[in-house]
Amino acid sequence: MNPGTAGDTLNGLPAFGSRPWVMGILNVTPDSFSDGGRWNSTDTAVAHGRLLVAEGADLVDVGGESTRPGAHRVTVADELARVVPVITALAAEGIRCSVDTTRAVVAEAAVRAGAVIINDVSGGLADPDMVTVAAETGVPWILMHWRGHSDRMQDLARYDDVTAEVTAELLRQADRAVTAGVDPAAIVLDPGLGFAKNGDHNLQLLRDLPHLADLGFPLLVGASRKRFIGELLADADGTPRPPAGREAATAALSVLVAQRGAWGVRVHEPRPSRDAFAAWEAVRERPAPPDAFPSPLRPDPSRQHPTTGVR
Ligand code: PMM
Repeated sequence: MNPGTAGDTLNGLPAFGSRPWVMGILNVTPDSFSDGGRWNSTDTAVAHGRLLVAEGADLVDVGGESTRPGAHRVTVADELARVVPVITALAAEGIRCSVDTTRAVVAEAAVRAGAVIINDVSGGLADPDMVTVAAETGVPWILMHWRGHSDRMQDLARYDDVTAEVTAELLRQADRAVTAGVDPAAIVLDPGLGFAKNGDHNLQLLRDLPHLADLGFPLLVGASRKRFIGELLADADGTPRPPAGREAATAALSVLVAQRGAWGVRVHEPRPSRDAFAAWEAVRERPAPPDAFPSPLRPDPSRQHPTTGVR
């Protein structure tokens, strides 16, 4: 189940392998943009969690609150009732789970139920107690770039230089965490595609991903089926492609971010990304015969990624 032999570890989880970790998305919500309402009961959610693993997920990211643009918050009680039974059941079957929450009490209950990663789309900014839970539980903590809750985040999508600003804000979030006692080795960063970002911002962050991957923390990327992909694949009349038709482009982006040093991808359908990684790995690992390529196409060892070894 591990994505390769790891040199470094992320609090016990392999930090870098021959391919990125594949995190399968399990939204136990009525209203997420792609899978909202589909796994809305504990039984359907657990069954889908098993399916995600059967289709190649290394871990299952269980969330009980939609973060789609414009979404309103759920109560703590509802969020707990959605995620805890699902994590308890999946963890009992040996399935590695993360919890997708911005709330400290939910994160703490989820870790107690068996979650091994906290995935906080606010990177600790939404709930001042999250940093304490992260420090005390010691589990890896995904800090995503975030500027505000979903009901107003699109108003916050203003940047002069999106990569520089996201980098500075992410490092500030990581700094706050470390100052409060979180082990730096437990921190994963995420540029937060689609969160206070328009399509151009997302594309620029993907272009500049090697810069983010070089910050010294593992990097998770969540591009799966997001609106900017729908916009790229729009009809002639400009109508964005619906989420279910965005899978091939999602898998292509999985490989692209792998090449650019990502530690993990967060996807709705693991199989296409796993298949794309298999093809990428097969080609990448076959040594090129000397002088087989005309010189501009010959792999340049000096361009090898410093931490992942990925070209
Ligand atoms: N995107 C969504 C939810 N959680 N977590 C991380 N770390 N990164 C993301 O990009 C991310 C996330 C929104 O997508 P969804 O509604 O399909 O879950």
